[in-house]
Amino acid sequence: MAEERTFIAVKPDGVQRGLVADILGRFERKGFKLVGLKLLTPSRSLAEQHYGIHRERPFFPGLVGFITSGPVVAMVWEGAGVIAGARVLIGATKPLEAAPGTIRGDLAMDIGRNVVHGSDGPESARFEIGLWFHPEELSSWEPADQGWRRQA
Ligand code: IDP
Ligand code: MG
Repeated sequence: MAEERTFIAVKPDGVQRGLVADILGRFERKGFKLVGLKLLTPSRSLAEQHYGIHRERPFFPGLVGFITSGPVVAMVWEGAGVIAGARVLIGATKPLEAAPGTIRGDLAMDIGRNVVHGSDGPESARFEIGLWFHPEELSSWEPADQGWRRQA
């Protein structure tokens, strides 16, 4: 399976509730590689582009208002299968239906406060990474123990 990158964000509710280290730590302990990380309060323009696919949905104004309401931790994670793998770690969109052990299953109750975002496929990953990060903000590096994370 080829190396790929995905965009993950701790949403404002996750930051406000002090869940950043827990959420970030799950990706780290899984073995995925952190290649980009920053904290920012998204502009309305950034939020509207990020959630552009949902523009016509009734929850869109509330979603944009929420995501711009405070700091977000924006991240890029790298690894073989990380796009789908991160979605497994995140769990179902509706936290009450998310499996225990997943981020949303363990840490959230409400679809509008589901603490984390993850790209849903290769195309959205590429788009979202480019939207949130400048190329020079991403680091290509090799963990010293890479051979113990993934068979060569
Ligand atoms: P995802 O975050 O699991 O990919 P999407 O369907 O892409 O889920 O929706 C994006 C975000 O929009 C969700 O994470 C959630 O915060 C919000 N959202 C989706 N559907 C609803 C809804 O019916 N009511 C309120 N918020 C919603
Ligand atoms: Mg989505």
